[in-house]
Amino acid sequence: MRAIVAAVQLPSVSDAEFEASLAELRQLAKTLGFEVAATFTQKLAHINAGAYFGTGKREELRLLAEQEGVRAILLDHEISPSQSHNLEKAVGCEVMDRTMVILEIFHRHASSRYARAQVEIARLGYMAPRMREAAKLAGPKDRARSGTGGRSGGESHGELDRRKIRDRIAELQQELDGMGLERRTQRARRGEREGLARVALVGYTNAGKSTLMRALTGNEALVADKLFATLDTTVRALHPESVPRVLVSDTVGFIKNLPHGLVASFKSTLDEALEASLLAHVVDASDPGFERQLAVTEGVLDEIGAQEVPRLLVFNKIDKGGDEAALRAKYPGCVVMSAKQPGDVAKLREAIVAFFQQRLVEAELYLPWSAQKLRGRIFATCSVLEERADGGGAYLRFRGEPEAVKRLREELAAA
Ligand SMILES: Nc1nc2c(ncn2[C@@H]2O[C@H](COP(=O)(O)OP(=O)(O)OP(=O)(O)O)[C@@H](O)[C@H]2O)c(=O)[nH]1
Ligand SMILES: [Mg+2]
Repeated sequence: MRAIVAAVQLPSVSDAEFEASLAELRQLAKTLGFEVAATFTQKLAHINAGAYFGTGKREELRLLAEQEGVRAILLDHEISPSQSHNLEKAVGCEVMDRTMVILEIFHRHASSRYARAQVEIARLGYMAPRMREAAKLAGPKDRARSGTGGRSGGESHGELDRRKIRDRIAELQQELDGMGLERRTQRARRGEREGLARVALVGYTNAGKSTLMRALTGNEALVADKLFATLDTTVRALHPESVPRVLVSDTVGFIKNLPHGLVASFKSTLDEALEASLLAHVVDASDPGFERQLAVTEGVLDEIGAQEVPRLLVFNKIDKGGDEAALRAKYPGCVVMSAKQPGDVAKLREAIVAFFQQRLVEAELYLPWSAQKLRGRIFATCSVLEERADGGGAYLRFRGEPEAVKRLREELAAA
């Protein structure tokens, strides 16, 4: 399927920024399976309130679309339902805005029940006002038209009215709440067993998070040169194992103008990240726009309440490009690496383990023989310095995560 990528350049947007954003939209288009036939732009002081582009440009775009035989025009802004309706009429083919494109990718990539429900809530929230608008514009004769141009992945929402959408969102939300409870219990159990050293890989989409996840844990995480390949959070232990044992989670990628509905719906997925003691923020150092991507990611992390969590800045893909010396000078303490270099992956691993080791506290506990279950846990999650047995039990001197030590003490007192 062929498409045209199109955008208005506003005076506040520099040429470089504009180009980077268009390049990203082309990449998003490719991820959706479109072949990009052309890029079409107009400089305007304001976006046209009626139909996004100015009148003359709309006609130009219509001719270009006809000549290139494209099925869709992808716009690099979010536009209103009426702008979308008017522009579609003027250019004679389907118009998808940036939000719709991202929602569609999330929709296609969602594989778990959890991710699917989250994406559907975001999509319904996006579509509801558009369907109202379409029904209004279509008039009484044609109320059933969906207004989403049949692009909604098979199912027709056309016949759903506002109330039905609200009900459906509530139903999905309830389903999610139920699943959320299950996930929290699982997490709590896992945390208890593992001693709580957690690092989350976060960052812009396509930065290489899943590749690093795989390299660090020996896990077969899905790696793809696609945007938003990963939608679900996966958790694995560092492999080979370290002391303390460290759990790594891979998370959904961020992007500029992440639709608001998606930020909200992916908050719970990102809870994993919030519960981590360390965020490894992965940045594609070879991308000329990496600084903007870095800022976008930090912005979303703030938005979800993660500003307090310590960061390890990881500049990845240095084999492909980027200025290592400049990065080190500008971002002290960062890791500059290539996920394709096992030596570099080992260094990242060391930096992560060092972070957790430095947090360890030394503790001494006396375990009566009746509390031997705890002894196994101490050996599994802490680094034991000394063990002395007497008639009633054993003294253990060890180093462990502060949280883990606290829990051990509590459980011992309760035993
Ligand atoms: N040259 C080079 N390519 C890399 C490196 N790390 C990852 N890649 C490639 O970059 C692409 C994206 O990698 P992923 O690991 O899927 O990226 P991600 O951050 O998980 O992306 P999302 O899940 O979409 O957010 C893949 O084609 C990887 O092979 C690297 O250090 N060097
Ligand atoms: Mg990924």
